[in-house]
Amino acid sequence: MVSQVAHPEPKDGGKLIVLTAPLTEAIDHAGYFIQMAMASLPIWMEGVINKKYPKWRDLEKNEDSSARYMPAGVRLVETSLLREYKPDDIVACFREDLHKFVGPRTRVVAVSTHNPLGVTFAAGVYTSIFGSSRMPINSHYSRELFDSIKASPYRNTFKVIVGGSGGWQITQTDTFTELGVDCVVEGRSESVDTLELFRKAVRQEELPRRIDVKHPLDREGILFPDSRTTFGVVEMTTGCGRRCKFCVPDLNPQIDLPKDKIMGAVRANVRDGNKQISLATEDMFIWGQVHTDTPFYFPNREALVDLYSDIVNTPGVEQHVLSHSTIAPAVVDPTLIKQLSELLLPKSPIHFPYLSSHPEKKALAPLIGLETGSVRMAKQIMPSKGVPFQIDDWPSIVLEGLRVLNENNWFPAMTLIVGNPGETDEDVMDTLDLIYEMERRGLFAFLIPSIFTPLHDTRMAKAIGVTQTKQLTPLQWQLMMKCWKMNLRPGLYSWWGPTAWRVGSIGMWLYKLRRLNGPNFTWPLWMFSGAISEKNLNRMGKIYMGKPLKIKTRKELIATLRPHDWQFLRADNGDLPEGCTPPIKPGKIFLPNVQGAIGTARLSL
Ligand code: B12
Ligand code: SF4
Repeated sequence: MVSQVAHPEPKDGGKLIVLTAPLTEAIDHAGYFIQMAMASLPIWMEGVINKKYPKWRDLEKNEDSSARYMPAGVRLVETSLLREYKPDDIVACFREDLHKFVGPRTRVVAVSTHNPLGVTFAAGVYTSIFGSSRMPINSHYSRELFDSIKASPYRNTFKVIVGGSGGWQITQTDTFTELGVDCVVEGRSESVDTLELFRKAVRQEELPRRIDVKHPLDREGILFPDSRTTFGVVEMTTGCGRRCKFCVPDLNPQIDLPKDKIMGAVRANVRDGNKQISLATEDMFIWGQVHTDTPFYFPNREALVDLYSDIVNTPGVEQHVLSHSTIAPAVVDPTLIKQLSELLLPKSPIHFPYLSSHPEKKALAPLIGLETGSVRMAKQIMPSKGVPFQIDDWPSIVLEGLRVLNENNWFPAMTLIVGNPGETDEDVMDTLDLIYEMERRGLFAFLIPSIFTPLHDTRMAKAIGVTQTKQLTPLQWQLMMKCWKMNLRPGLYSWWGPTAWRVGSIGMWLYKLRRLNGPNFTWPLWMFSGAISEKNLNRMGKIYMGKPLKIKTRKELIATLRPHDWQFLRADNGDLPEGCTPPIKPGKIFLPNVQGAIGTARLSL
C-alpha cells in the first residue's frame, strides 16, 4: 500500500476527469526496449534498469503539472472526451501529480494500461524463469498507481475506469476490488458507448464491472490526438487480415488510416517536443492496400515509400522506429524493403555494430511473428500467416524473408510461441530445425520465445497449453535457451564475453534456477552457457541438434503462386514465374490528393 501523504485540496476543486497511466508505460525515455524489459523483468531486477538508465524516472511536465506526453491510448481517450467536455474539465497527468488534480470535483479517474499484471505472453514467462511470475517491474508500478488512486481522500466521489489493451488482465484475474477498479472498458474510446459510460460516471451512477464497446468500422471513425504521445506513437492501421487464431488485434476491422491525419499527429508530436515517431500497426505493409482492387498482402510500394518519406522528412523528426510487420511481404517485394531501408536507416536510433553493413551501423528492428517452425502447428493456428504463399512453405517464407531483411539491415525481433495446445515433441523439433537452419545460414533475428497465453476473445481463448515453466519439456526448454543463445551471438564477440557468460549462467543455475525450473531445464541451460559444446551434448543424447532443411528459393516460392496472383507481382523484383513476361500488370503509384486522402493512379513498370 502507498502511504497516504496529506496534500492540500486542489485550488479549483480538481478536474472533472483525470486521465493517467502507470509510470513504466508513460515514460518517453531510452526507446521501446526499456518498456519491453520492464514488462518482462521481475521487480527484484529493477536495479539492472536503474544502473543502465539512471534517469528513466525523469518526467517532462507542462507548467500546470499536467503530463507533456502520455501513451497514445490516454491521448485518444482525451481526444474522444474533448468532443463532449471542455478542455478545462480534463487533464492527463503522471501518478506523482494525481493529488494536484484529483479533488472534490473529480468524478472519473481513467487509467489506460497495456499490461498491468504482466500476465500476457513474453512477459510472464521471463519473470517466472527468474522466480516470480506475479510481479514484473511494470506490474509493480501499475499496482502502485492503483494504490495511489485507492488512497485518495476523494475516492468515494469518483469512479475508476480502466481501458487499454491490458484491461482484460483485470477482468480475467478478477482484481477489481484489490485494485479499486469500478469498470473495465474493452474497446476504443471513440465509441459512443464509452462516452455514455463517462456521462454515467459524471452523474455518479453505478457502472457495469465490464463493458464491451464497438470499434469504429471505417477510417473516419478513428480519432487522432493533437498532442504528444509516448515514443511519438501514431496509429497507422487497425486490424490485420491474416486471421491467426491466437491474435487479439486481428479481431478489429482492417483499416488503414488517412495519410493527412497521420501527418497531423506527427506534426503535433514534433510541435510538443517529440523527436521520435513510430507508427503503430500490426502489419505496416497493409497500409495503402486495404480495400483496394489488389489483395492486401501485395504491398502498395509507392504508397508506403511516400508515407514514410514524408514522416522522416518532417522537420524535427530525428528518430523513427518501426513497430510490427509480417515477413511474407519481404519475399513478395524485396525492392520495397530496399527503398524503405534507404529512407529509414538514417533516422533509426538502433545500432547493431556486429551485424549492420550501414556506415553508421544502423539497423531496423520491427517485431515480426514467427511463432512456430512446425507446418503442422502453423496450419492449425495461423493458416494464412504467409499469404500469398502456402503455409506448407512457412519455413522457406521465414528464411527467405529474413535473408531479404538482413541484406537490407533489418534485424527483426521475432516472437515464438512455446507450448501451443497440442504441441508435440516433433513440432518443437521442427521449430528447432528452423532455428538451427537460421544459424547455419548466418541469418539474424532477435528471437523472443514466450509460453502460449490464451488471450481473451480470440479463437484460442479457451485453449490450454503449457502454463508454468516447470511444465516445459526438455525440448521446449532447449528451444527457449537456443533462441537466447542465438540472440547473444553479437554480444559475445569480446574476449571476455563467453567466459563471463558461462560462469554467470551456471552460477545462477546453482544459486536459484535449478530449483525453480525443474530438471528439464538443466541440460538446455548447460547448452546455453556454452560450457559443454552442443555437439558433445548431442552425442550425450541431452539435446537435439536440428536437421538441415531444404528451403525453397524466392524464385521457387514465387512459382507456387496462383496464376491469378501474377498480375500483382512487380517485374523489377525478378524471379517471375515461367511463361509470364513483364509488364504483367501496371504497378500502382500513390498520389495524395489535395485533401491528403489516398488516390491511386496507374503507372507502367
Ligand atoms: C506501440 C506498442 C508498444 C510500445 C509502446 C507502448 C507505450 N507505452 O506507448 C512498446 C514497444 C514499448 C510496447 C511494449 C509492450 N507491448 Co505493445 N504494443 C504497441 C502497439 C503496436 C500499439 C499500441 C498503441 O499505442 N496503439 C494505439 C492506441 C491508441 O491504442 P490503445 O492503446 O489500444 O488505445 C485504444 C483503446 O484501447 C482504448 N483505450 C486505451 N486506454 C483507455 C483507457 C480508458 C479509460 C478507456 C475507456 C479506453 C481506453 O481507446 C484507445 C482508442 O481510442 C500495440 C498493438 C496495437 N496495434 O494496439 C502493441 C500491444 C498493445 N503490445 C502488446 C504487448 C504484449 C506488449 C509487451 C508486453 C511486449 C513485451 N513482452 O515486451 C510490452 C509491454 C510494455 C509495458 N510497458 O508493459 C500486445 C498486447 C496484448 C494484450 N492484449 O495483452 C499488443 C496488442 C501487440 C500484439 N500484437 O499483441 N508496445
Ligand atoms: S499476422 Fe500478426 S497481427 Fe496479423 S493476424 Fe497474425 S498474429 Fe495477428
